[in-house]
Amino acid sequence: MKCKVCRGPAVIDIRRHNANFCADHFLKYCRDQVSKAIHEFKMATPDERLLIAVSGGKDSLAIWDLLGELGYQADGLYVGLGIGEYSETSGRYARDFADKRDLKLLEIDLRSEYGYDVPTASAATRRVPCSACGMSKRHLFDKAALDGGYDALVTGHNLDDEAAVLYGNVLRWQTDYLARQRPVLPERNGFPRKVKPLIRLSERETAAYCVLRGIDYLVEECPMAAGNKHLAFKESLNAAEQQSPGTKHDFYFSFLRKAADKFIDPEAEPLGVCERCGAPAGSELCSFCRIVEKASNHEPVPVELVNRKYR
Ligand code: Q46
Ligand code: ZN
Ligand code: ZN
Repeated sequence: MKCKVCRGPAVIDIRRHNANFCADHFLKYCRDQVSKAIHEFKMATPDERLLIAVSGGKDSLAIWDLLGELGYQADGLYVGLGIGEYSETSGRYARDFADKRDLKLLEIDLRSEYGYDVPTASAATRRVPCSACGMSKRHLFDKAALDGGYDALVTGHNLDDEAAVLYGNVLRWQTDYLARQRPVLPERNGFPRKVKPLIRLSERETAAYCVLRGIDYLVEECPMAAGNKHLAFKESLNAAEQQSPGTKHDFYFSFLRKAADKFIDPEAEPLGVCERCGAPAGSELCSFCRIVEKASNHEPVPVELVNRKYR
């Protein structure tokens, strides 16, 4: 197996591009793909300040590193979700990454700052854990980006993530979600600009990037992810990709090119404002304040109990 560029020994094959790369040219390929995504979708300019949603996993650490390599100024934000040992370990990876590179990592701890954690929120609201978790994270990341005066919030969603979410949304024709599934959501009342610069790289590629760059990341899956539909959608797309390399890329990018705009509803009413925190809200209180109200008065619930009882 030889590198497509220099003919030296290759370390990775990328079937959808029909290409093999040596370590140096693979790292360059990753930088080029991120740079292409940023320019193509006008995600950010080098003079802007970016905030990255950091989980301690491969994708968020890879994009933090890649943005630095490409000359962007990016701080990180880690949210302590209180998911037992998983959260403790993921926080350590995020902190170590930032310390070693002298980068700024902001931190928010759900339990000490808002009086609840994800397992308790799941039990108190009777939502599946990922729903309570996703809502909490979205609110806190948006708020931190706006309060900190950042130009955009960056998330580490990769091609596999976006294709799997698209697949799930299409299976149920969730047109309101399809309208928002774009790699850039412009800033609008109460929301920061949100960008996904990893959309041209697969999960396998961000993992390989971390290994080659010496980035230590949390490999274990979140213990609350079991049974998550997203994982099942990823598996079906992996099977299709195996048969026909490039399927995920074509599925996602053809959607962006040919269909995404058709789902935008020009008559959609803007959201109101949460009475308590001022965030955008569809009713008197935003979803986050509703979670806080229910979960912060609830007795703490351990991870294991949620996995047994509230799925
Ligand atoms: S952390 Fe939270 Fe994920 Fe765990 S509970 Fe689900 S959403 S799986 S990215
Ligand atoms: Zn090479
Ligand atoms: Zn609120």
